[in-house]
Amino acid sequence: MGVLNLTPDSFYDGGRYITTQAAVERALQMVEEGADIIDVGGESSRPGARSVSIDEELARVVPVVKGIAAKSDVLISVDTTKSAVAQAAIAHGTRIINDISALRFDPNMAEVVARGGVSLVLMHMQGSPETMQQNPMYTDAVAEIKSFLRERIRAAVAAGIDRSRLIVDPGIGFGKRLPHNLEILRRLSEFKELGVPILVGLSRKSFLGEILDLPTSERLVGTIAANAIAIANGADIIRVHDVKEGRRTANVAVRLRCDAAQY
Ligand code: 7PM
Repeated sequence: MGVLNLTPDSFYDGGRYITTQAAVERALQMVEEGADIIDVGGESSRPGARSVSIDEELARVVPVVKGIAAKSDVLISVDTTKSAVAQAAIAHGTRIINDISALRFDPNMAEVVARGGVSLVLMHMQGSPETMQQNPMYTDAVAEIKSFLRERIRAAVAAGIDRSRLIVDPGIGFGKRLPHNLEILRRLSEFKELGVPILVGLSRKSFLGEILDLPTSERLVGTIAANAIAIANGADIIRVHDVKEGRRTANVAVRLRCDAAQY
């Protein structure tokens, strides 16, 4: 899954694709580089980021979704917590809604996803984007995140969303400190118990910066190392800024998985 950030303040590639045309071109480039999914985001989930109005988010996201769908069959995902944005995006060819709130922020989101017949990423976050990195605490992070995701799967299915359309995500960096992020990645295979595909987003995130003492621009090697281990531990989808490297990482790591078919 390649990240296409349409927010002017994104922590890594903010403001680079400000025009619709440039954003669509970047999406097509990611397809060439091996992306199976393009995750279009018009709402910043950066800790403490200012929230974006529905109109502003629609104006950013819809033309780009339309442009990508007109030129490619790639799966389009939209990173949004707003049902109005999801609905418009679905109408223009979006097949996956990536809701970092796991259906908790907008009471209409579940129905929009159910009616649209699209897939849904349910991500764990402790707290809200504004407050999540203020002293996050867990007794057993993996157990707590798993039970949260189990409950959100139940809520999604109860709202009429097909179980086969669900994807779970432990939410690396969303209300977690370094030891929590490390434990989640080490014990990722335990999330297999939930019975749905696992997505992880760790591209250039601050836990890598903490380990390496390097800024976002210097975190690619750490991203590759961590993604390889996440895949070895059962990740099905990796969300990355650097698609060429992510694709090659996945091709090798999938073959090296303990449960990979043997040749
Ligand atoms: C600060 C924190 C800045 C996080 C930027 C980010 C994920 C996601 C994002 C993820 C899913 C970034 C993120 N991260 N959606 N959206 N999983 N499903 O690195 O880990 O772009 S935003």
